[in-house]
Amino acid sequence: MGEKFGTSGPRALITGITSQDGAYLASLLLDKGYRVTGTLRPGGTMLNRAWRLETMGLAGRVTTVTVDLTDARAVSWLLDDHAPDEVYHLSAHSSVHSSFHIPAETFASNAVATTNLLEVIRTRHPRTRFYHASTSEMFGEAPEVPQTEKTLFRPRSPYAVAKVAAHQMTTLYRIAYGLFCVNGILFNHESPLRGPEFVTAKIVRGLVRWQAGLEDAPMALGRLDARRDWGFAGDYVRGMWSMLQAEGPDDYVLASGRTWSVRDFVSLTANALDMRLLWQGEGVGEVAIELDSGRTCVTVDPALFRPAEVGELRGDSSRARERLDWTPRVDLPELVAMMVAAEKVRQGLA
Ligand code: F7E
Repeated sequence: MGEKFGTSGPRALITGITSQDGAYLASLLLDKGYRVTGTLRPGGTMLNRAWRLETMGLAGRVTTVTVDLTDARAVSWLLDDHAPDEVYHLSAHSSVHSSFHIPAETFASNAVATTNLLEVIRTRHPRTRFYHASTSEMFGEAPEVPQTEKTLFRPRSPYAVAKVAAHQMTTLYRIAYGLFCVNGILFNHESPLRGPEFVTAKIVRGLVRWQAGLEDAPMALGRLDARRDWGFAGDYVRGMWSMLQAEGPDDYVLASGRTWSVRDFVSLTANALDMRLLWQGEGVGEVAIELDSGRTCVTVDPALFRPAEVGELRGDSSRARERLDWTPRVDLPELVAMMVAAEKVRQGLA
């Protein structure tokens, strides 16, 4: 990497290219003939960061640059060097749970970095189109269900507060300066590339390993009643691209429109593994027992509860469906099956 590939085609810059969405988006854009550059944050080694690009067969097909996006001058050099037609700003501190432990760092990564990019676009690259990765988490304790582009934000985590700031800054640059800046308000989206700090990948990994006898202890989870609108990341990156191809800039919700609880996600994963589960007890005493062995495979640990929890989020993506012709193709049971199959390969079980 570090070398530029291809000499024609539009230029895209993806911040956070080694993330789940970065890898899926890079793959989509390369297929469409883009020249793709991606940023990595300083620190860490390529060894532990490049696995998603390698899994997607992208290593060597994209240019990567290490840059601190909270440094305004570095952002200016980045855009001058790569002169992108489109910027997909995906880089962020993305774990809601850990944002409670590092609120200031989260704010810098999510809000300050976005402002730096917008300001360089305004002053030096006003024709560049800008996508900001907004999130359903901004709705927090939402006043209405389902949530649309017009729903009020009531953020309930440092992550969400920082994303609201970045979202509104993006909107402001569109209104104040007439720039092509869009916010994609994406509801939870998962894939075999999801990191185990998120509940879906944790459940899939935990149950695959438990069934294979690789875990002695049951898997501890937090709130089993939390409900989310889960979709497939590969579907959602198509929506990101469509937002930047639209005639004019706007904000769009991408969501499946259906919610499932964390408990449901465990049950779907068990189904995909042909495990029969029995849920017993309530609250912190709730457990899932595997019927064939009689052993407890899931427990609840209050240490995993968040200081403020978002109970249910469900999106209405009518605007994206009508104006961008966007529809998700993979439903949750299919997604779970895909994640289980990939995890079995990762664990050397298939
Ligand atoms: O939690 C509950 C947890 O960490 C989902 C990020 O991509 O989507 C993601 O944020 C739910 C929450 O995702 C565990 O309390 C129960 O209610 O997978 P998660 P998230 O917080 O919804 C949004 C749209 C983003 O923008 C974010 O960047 O599951 N939960 N037990 C648990 N969550 C975790 N992580 N671990 C547990 O053991």
